[in-house]
Amino acid sequence: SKDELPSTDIITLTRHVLAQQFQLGAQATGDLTMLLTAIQTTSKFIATNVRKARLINLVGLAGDTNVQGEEQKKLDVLSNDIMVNSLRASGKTAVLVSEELEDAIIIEDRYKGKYCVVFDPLDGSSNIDAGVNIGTIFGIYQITPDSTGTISDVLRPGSEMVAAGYTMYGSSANLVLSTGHGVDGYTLDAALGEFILTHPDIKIPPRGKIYSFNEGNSMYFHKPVINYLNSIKYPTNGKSPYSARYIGSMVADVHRTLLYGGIFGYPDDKKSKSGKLRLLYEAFPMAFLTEQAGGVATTGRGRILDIQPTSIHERCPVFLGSRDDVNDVIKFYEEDS
Ligand code: AHM
Ligand code: MG
Repeated sequence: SKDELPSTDIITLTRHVLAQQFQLGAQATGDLTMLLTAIQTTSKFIATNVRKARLINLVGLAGDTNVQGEEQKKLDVLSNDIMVNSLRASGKTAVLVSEELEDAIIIEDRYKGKYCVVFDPLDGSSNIDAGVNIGTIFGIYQITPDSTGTISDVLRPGSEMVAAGYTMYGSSANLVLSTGHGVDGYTLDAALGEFILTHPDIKIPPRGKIYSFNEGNSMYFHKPVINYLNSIKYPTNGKSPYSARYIGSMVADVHRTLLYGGIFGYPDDKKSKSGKLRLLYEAFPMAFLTEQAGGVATTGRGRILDIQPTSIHERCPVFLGSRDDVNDVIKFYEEDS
């Protein structure tokens, strides 16, 4: 029957982003589409290698030698290298910042383009050896009009990003992207080698029933966080307590939060004075996606996207997710001050 025929009108990521660019009219050059093509390629490469990891011994420490005497690269090193190579070769980038590299990369003139990409090539590395979901996180700035591409082009508030996203390597590879016009989710069709639009216009439910914190840090938590967590675990208004879900892979925890709602938090505490997550390539991209999906992303005391970074690897406290849930946390911070 007709139902069994494959669709001949599939919407790939490239097609969808191009359509958004067409809507922009004259301003659009197609450069961002080209850059996103490079990012998609790296995600496909990483997805393939995450799957093969166990078989070809990519798990474990970098510096190991395989039977052929070649050096084995750890998955996060491999992921970093493919991203740097591919982004440079795209000809669309000027500055790259990676969690894996201490210094920013300033792209040489012959490859220089107008975008800056900040990324964590393989986040959630503690989960790699157990085969649990991990992901790539990225944020994209455009260089300022009079700049040739310097570190100051990435030391800017997250609200100035032109796009942000992540790819989650799980039972399937899912790329979630915003170019500032809402959030769309794509699933890698391995046979086609294309990311297909499967989750158009993701909106976070205004309130959820799930909280996602590493409560093993409770003894270090500050008062507002402790009081907030108590309020959802021991509700006094006859409501049910929240469910706990914590994977320890930001991409997976945020992905679930975007789809199901609730709150993800990694606060600052008595031990980690600025929290754990990195501002530029973890907090900013996830805050950008959260707001674009109708949610809220805060440090507890201010909007994450408004932070002015002073160094590329700085950290910041993070609470993000459903509007009402995150606003509840903010109330506990207001009471505390
Ligand atoms: P990583 O960049 O070293 O992988 O650390 C970042 C990860 C996040 O994915 C996750 O949200 C967090 O660290 C989990 O930290 P913890 O193990 O302290 O709960
Ligand atoms: Mg990380």
